[in-house]
Amino acid sequence: MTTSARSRNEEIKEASRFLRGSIASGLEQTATGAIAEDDTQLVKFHGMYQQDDRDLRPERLRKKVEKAYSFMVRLRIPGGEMTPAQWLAASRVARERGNATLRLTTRQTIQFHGLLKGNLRPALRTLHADLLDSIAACGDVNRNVIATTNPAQSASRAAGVELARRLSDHLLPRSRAWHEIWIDGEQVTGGEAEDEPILGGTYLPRKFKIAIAVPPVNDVDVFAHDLGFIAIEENGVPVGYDVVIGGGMGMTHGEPDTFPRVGDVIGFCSPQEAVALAEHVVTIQRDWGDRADRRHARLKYTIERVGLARFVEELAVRHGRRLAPARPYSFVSNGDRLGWVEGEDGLWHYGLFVENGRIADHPGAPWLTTLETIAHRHRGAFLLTANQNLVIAGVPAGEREDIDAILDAAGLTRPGALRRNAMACVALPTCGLALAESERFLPTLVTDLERLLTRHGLDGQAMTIRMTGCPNGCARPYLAEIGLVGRGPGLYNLYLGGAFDGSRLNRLVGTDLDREAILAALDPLFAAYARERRDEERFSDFLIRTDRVAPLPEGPEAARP
Ligand code: SRM
Ligand code: SF4
Repeated sequence: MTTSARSRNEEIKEASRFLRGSIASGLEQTATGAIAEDDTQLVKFHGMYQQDDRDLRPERLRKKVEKAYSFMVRLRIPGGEMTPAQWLAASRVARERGNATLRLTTRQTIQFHGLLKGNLRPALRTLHADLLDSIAACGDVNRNVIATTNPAQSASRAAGVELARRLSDHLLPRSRAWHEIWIDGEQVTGGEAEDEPILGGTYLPRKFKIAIAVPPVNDVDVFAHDLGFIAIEENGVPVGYDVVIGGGMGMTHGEPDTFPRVGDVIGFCSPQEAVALAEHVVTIQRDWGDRADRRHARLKYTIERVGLARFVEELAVRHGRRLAPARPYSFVSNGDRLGWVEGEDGLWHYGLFVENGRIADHPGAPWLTTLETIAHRHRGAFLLTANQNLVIAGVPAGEREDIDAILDAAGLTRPGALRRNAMACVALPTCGLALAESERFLPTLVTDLERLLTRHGLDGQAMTIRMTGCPNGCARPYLAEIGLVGRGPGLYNLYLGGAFDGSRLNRLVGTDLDREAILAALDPLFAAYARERRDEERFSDFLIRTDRVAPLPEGPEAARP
C-alpha cells in the first residue's frame, strides 16, 4: 500500500540508529547554537524543536551573525495530570533555563521556549528527577495522549487519564536514545540490539494523535484526532468507548488535496481492548500510510485513499474481531468548565482561565509566581486542559478560601464569554511556520469583538473563536464557530459555521481579511443573530439555518471556499 519513493525524512529516520543520529556530539559543539540539519528532524522525537527568534531575524541578518537559535521543549503528560512537585519543577526550568514562561498547549502539555542548546540537558534532567519526560512529544510517533479534564465527572475522568497513560506507554518508542542522550550522558554507541515492534524501524509515516472524551463535554475535540475514544458511561463509570478514526486539522493554503477532516465513529470497544485496538490502528497506518509525500501521510489521507470500509475491514482482521455497534452519546460543548466545580469525589476543582495558555509574571499579574505559591501549599493535582487552561484539582472544601485569596491577590479577572472560548496557537515569534501573528494578536481582536457583541446586546453569548498563524491548525480553528487562519502579515482567512460542540467543520467565507475587514464581516452577522435567533440557538447553527453559511458537505469539500 505504500509508494516506492520515500521522503527524505524516511532516510533520516532509517539512518538514525533508533533516533540517535549525531545529536549527542552536536550538543558538545559550542561554536554554534544550532545542531546538524538531519538532527533537527530527529530531536523532534525527543520532544523538541530547533527554532529561532523571528523578531530578531532582520537585525541578525544585517549584522551577519547566525540566527538567534534556541529550542522549544514539549513535555509528555498523558491526560494532562501533574503533581504539584512536577509543576514546581517545570516552573523552575522555565525560569532558570527558558524564557520564564510556561506555555500550556492544545494537547494538554507544557512547552518551554527559548532554551539554549547548552541548557537542554540540565533542563531535562531537572524534569526527569520529578518523573517528567519529553519522549515522543513531537515527531512521527503517537503524541501526547489527551483525556477530558472535566472535573465534575471524577470517576470517568480518572479512567480517561488511566487509559491515556496506558496508551501512551504502550505506543512509546522502545529506543533508549532519549535516556542516553539527555539523562545518562553516556557516549552513544549503537542501539543495534534495539527493536521497535509496534512503530517499526522508521517509525510512523507522520504524527499520530489520540484523545479520550467523556460526554457531554467534548473538551478534547475528539473528532480532530487520528484515533478517538468517546466514553459510554453507566452509573458514572465508562463501560466502554465509541471509537473514532481519521480526524485531523492540517491543510495547506491553495492545495485542495490537503484538508481538515472530522473523524468517523466506527464502533464500540470495551475498556480492556482499547489499547490493543489502538495498536492495530497504529500498525495499519504504519504499513499503509504514505511515506513518499509527508503532506498526505496522516491517517485521514490513508482512510480517504483506501476507503473507510476497507480500513475497518483490515482493523477487524488485525484485531481478531469486528467492533460492536457504536452506542449513542451526545456532546454539548468543546470548552472547559471554569471557576469552582464540585466533583463526584466530594473534592473541589478550580478551572483557571489562562489566556492562550501563556503563564508568565507580568506587572500586576504574577501568574508564574502565583501558581508556584499554590503548588507549594496544594496537595491535589494540576490538570492541563486541551483548551490551554489549568484546573487546580482535588481541593478539600476547607482550602477553597485559601486558593481564592491567592488567585485574587494575583489580579484574577473573570473573562467574558467570548474570551473564555477563545484559543490561539503560538505563532510568532517562535514558530518557524507562522505566516501571521496569533497568540500576540487574538487578545486585542477579542476585545474588539466583545465591543461589537455588546453593541448588538449579545453580552454573555458564548461562542468559540480560534486563531492560527498558518493553516496547520494547531488551535483546531476549523472546528470553531469563528475560525481565523493566517495568510500573511496581518491577514487572515475567515471560517464560520463550526459546531459549538466540536462535531462539525466550519467553512471558508472570506480571504485575506485584516482586522477591520474581520470586524466588518462579523458585524452584520452579529446584528442578524441578535435579531433573528431562536431560543438557545448557537451562532453557528443560526448561520447555517438562515443560509448565511452554506451547509457543509462531508469530508474534504468542507474546507474549500
Ligand atoms: Fe502544531 C507544527 C505548535 C497542536 C497541527 N505545531 C507545529 C510546530 C511544532 C511548528 C513546526 O513544525 O515548526 C509549532 C510550534 C510552535 C511554537 O513555537 O511553540 C506547533 N501545535 C502547536 C501547539 C503548541 C499550539 C498551541 O498553541 O497550543 C500545540 C502543541 C500540541 C502538543 O502539546 O502536542 C499544537 N498542532 C496541534 C494541533 C491540535 C491538536 O493536536 O489537537 C494540530 C491539528 C491537529 C492535527 O494534527 O491534525 C497541529 N502542528 C500541526 C501541523 C499540521 C499537521 C498536519 O497534519 O498537516 C504542523 C506542521 C507539521 O506537522 O508539518 C504543526
Ligand atoms: Fe505555528 Fe501554524 Fe501551528 Fe500556529 S498553526 S503554531 S503558526 S504551525
